[in-house]
Amino acid sequence: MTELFTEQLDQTIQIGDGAYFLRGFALPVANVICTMLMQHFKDYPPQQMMTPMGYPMSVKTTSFGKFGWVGTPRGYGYSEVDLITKKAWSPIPEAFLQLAQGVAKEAGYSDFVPDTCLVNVYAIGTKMGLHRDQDELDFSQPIVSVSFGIPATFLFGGAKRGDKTIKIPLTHGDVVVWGGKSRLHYHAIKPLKPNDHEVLGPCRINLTFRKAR
Ligand code: MD6
Ligand code: FE
Repeated sequence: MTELFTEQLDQTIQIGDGAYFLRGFALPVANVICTMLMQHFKDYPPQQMMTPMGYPMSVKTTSFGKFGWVGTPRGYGYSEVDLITKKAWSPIPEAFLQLAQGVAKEAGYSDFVPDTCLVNVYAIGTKMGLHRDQDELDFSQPIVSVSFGIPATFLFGGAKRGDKTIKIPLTHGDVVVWGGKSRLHYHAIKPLKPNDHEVLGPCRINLTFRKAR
């Protein structure tokens, strides 16, 4: 019985063509990473990016790496500096890189070299509308997505906006890897329900590692 349970925890579940859900994969390094995130938020405060329609996004965003993802009324893209502090982003910490590359390898993407780590901070009630990640240059590179804090429901759809979605519950330490034929599939995060996490409080943090350029 014990063995079966361990196997289930370690499972890599395929959720699409080239897309995998690795439950709890980041748990062993969660405390180290969350501590480093708290320091990063002091140096590069998460900010509400703008949609091309001119509305602020509900989540707050910051980045590590050579590039950081930004949203402005002129569109979405990558910037080498934080738009508020005007500072170059700090490099992706080694512990983060090791996690992202370990995950990618597990999913068969053995030469993943991310140059950006986007950090999204979700308060209760915030969400991420249905979208595709299409601001990067090389769609042969996957995206590694790591969740910390309170649970959220991830919706994973298809190549078209109207395709049906599946629901994946994401909790502290869960990882999704995303590439191959589903690299450009639509996805979303439903509004966060009230909750409280023992380390992060009433908050969810999502890291997405990407090769932007
Ligand atoms: C989130 N994630 O989990 C939002 N994008 O907060 C994403 O938008 C996402 O998890 C591309 C690949 C994986 C993701
Ligand atoms: Fe996305």
